[in-house]
Amino acid sequence: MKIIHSQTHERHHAVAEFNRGAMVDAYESPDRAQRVIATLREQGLGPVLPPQAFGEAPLLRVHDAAYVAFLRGAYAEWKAAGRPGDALPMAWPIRDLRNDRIPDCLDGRLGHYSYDISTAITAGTWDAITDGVDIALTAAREVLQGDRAAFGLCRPPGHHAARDYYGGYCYLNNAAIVAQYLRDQGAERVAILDVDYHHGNGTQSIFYDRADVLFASIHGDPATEYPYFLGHADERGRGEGEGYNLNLPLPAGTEWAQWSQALETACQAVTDFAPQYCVVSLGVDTSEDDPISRFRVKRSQFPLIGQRIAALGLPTVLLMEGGYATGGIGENVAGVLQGFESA
Ligand code: SP5
Ligand code: ZN
Repeated sequence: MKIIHSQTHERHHAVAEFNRGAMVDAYESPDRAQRVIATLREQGLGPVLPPQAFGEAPLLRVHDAAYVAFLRGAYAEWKAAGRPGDALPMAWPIRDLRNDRIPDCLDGRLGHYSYDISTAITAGTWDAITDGVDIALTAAREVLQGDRAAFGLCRPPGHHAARDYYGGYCYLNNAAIVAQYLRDQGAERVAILDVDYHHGNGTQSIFYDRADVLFASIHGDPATEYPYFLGHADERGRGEGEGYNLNLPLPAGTEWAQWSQALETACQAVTDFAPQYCVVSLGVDTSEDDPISRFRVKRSQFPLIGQRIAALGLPTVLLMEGGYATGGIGENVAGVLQGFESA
């Protein structure tokens, strides 16, 4: 299958990440995508193609224009204020604090447009995230033009980003932008299957009121796992969207036997929805080796994920999300793609 990638992602490189009371090396590093592309090339997957330019219109179908403008300028504002390092927020408008007034000052706007402290805006973030959107849309275009599947090797990931806020290492929601693009190109129904370890709260939020995009996610139970505040099983959609959101939270420690049952449930929901396209938020942080996650999927089991997704029989756009065990990230992604191609 075609793999869409470029090196622009390397410009997004957080100096450090705040984790458990300390600044540590950022888990979401350029090394991740470098290792994935190296392994895909070694294994003869591909061809590897560069992204085409789609401009900002497709991303503005999903994201708020003022939010996008903020992302574009935030790092320059941070530097103009004489700050060291990367731009990080430090205060948030929870509960009865106001969301309807956007603060004038940078710290206020950083808090208004984010929900965690682990997601740094760096010098190259804007270049990387807009290139990532082009990568995702180029993969979608290949599938629209008749390919059975394509893989967008996006970095940073996207599924935690909502219409007007970032977090979880995500800024622009590549999977949501692709789903909306497929709709705008004429598809009536699009399914998003999210197999990243973490709940895709941003994707859920974007489509929560809609019946034309099904969101199905398998993830660590938010009672104990990031992002903590969304992803429970009782979130089934709202209004017209009721019944078109499926969360399958699983406890820390979950192994293949139980995880693959959830995959079966999610895939059955996709089939029942009868979409024209499937978008896969492909995180491999379900790996037993992942340093920040707690499922126990083994390297030999990733091809089975690809096989089951292929068995949906749908034109499929696979997009890179999380995965932080850099030693195995390439093999695990390659495994999913090989499994898909073999089915
Ligand atoms: C796309 C994606 O996978 N985002 C994940 C974001 C997780 N962010 C913070 C996780 C904090 C977990 N802390 C556990 C540290 C174990 N050493
Ligand atoms: Zn994740």
